[in-house]
Order: sequence, then structure tokens, then C-alpha cells
Amino acid sequence: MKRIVTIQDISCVGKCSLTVALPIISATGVEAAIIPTAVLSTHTMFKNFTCKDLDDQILPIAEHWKNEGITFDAFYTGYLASAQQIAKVIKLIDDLKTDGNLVIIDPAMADNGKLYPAFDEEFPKEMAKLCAKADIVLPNITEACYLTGTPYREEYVENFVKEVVEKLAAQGAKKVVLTGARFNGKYGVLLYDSEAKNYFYYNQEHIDAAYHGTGDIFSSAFTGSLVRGKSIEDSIRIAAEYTAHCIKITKETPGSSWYGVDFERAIPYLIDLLEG
Ligand code: PXL
Repeated sequence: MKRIVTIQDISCVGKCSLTVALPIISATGVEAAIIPTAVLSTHTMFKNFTCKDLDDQILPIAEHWKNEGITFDAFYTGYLASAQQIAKVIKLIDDLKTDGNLVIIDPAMADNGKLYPAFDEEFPKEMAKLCAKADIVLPNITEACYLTGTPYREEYVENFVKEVVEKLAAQGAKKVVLTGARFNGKYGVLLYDSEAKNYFYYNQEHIDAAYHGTGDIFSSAFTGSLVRGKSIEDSIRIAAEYTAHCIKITKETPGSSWYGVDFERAIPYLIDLLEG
């Protein structure tokens, strides 16, 4: 069985990071090992959240795994609680990386032109070092701007997006998968392969609603599909359609929670996409 290690926080309530990565990766038929990097009472869009940093566990866990001969088909990182944690995750990848495994980095740190509340302007600089190690990096447009030091724009044209994506790839990531890429009246996911120097764009229906955690849902479904053996283009399509479906059913259901989407009810749909 294929095995992913996903490294991100546990938000006890919030439908994001590990509480979505675990069920979604499992649903793709891939084993999910985890390193919880922090425990928060909720995600940081709630007020007064608690946070216990588990930073001191990252490298001892990695060392134990190394001694046990445990290997992974992919590393998949998401929200990391501090710049110091990023440095430890870089070391973990250096220690456990083999020729055959993939490094997939979701630089979960910002959206809608702003950093998440827990981060300062120094944080993206550390995250950029982790992204430089990635086989695949999965930013939204705000994150891609922060990572490359590009001023964020609410409205942009195709050339601007491509410039940002190519700058990010020039910093080291082999492939960039940009979510929420909106230009020329289209909406979707843009893939840039810096080795082949080509683009793939997956165009999808834009649903006028925004929820927290949808980036984590996309990244988890994408990583699970890819490690299960789907092509990168198919993994983008599956993850994009699954995420859109989660948003749609949440929007259509009165009384759904504001803090996340009903990804659980859409898991049968994800499995259909994977088997189709
Ligand atoms: O990727 C979303 C996310 C994950 N973890 C925590 C968060 C957020 C978004 O706000 O606050 C703790």
C-alpha cells in the first residue's frame, strides 16, 4: 500500500489541516501517516484559539521512523505554526528523502491578499525555503505573491499569473499548481511544469462562495490521487471537482457551519471520481 506522511496542525474544530487530510487521503486508498505540528482548539479564523506547539516532536518522530526503516511515497506539508517549525520540516525531508518519493508543499499561510492571523511578514521567507525543495508546490494566488515578493493584485491578467508562477518555479519548485487561478473570464487550476516548460489549465465552474479549509481539501485530494497513481492532470481535475462539489453542497444546505465545508458528505463523490 502506498503511504503519505502529512505534516500539519490539528485544529480540533475547524475542518482543515489534519482533520481533513486524514479522511480524504484514506478515502483515496492511500495510508496516511501524520506529524501533528501543533494542536489548536480551532483554526485561526475563530477568536481566542488556543495553540500548543509540538515543534519539539518533529525531529524525534523522524529519527524513530528512520531507525525503524519506515519510508514514504510522498511528504505532504500544510499549515505550519512557526518559522522555526519550517526549518525542522526542511531537516526532516532532508533526512528521510529518497530518490523515489515526492515532496508536495501546500504553503498554507494566506488568502485574499492577507497572511493568516498567526503569521508576520518574515514567515513567507521561511516558507519559500521549504517550497524551493518541492517537487510540487500548491499555492493560491495570495501565497504565490508572498512567496515571490510580488505585490498582490485583486484583478489580474494571464501574463501576471504566469510571471508569478514562473518566478516561484525559478526559486526551486519543479511544478507549481496554482489554485483559484482566475483570468480571461475563466476560473480554475493552473499547472506549470518547469522542466517541460509547459502549462496545463483546468477550467471549472466558479461557485460564488468562500469557505475555510477548501485549500486543504484540494491539496489532500490532489496528493492522495497522485500517490494512488493518477496523472498530475487527472489529480488536478479530481481534486478540483471534489472541492467544488464540497462547496456546492455546503452552500445549498441551510444551517451548514461557517467554518468549513461538508467534505464528509462528498466522499462518495470523490471515490466515484477516482474510479471513473
Ligand atoms: O489551511 C487552513 C488552516 C489550517 N490550519 C490552521 C488555520 C488555517 C486557516 O486559517 O488557521 C490552524
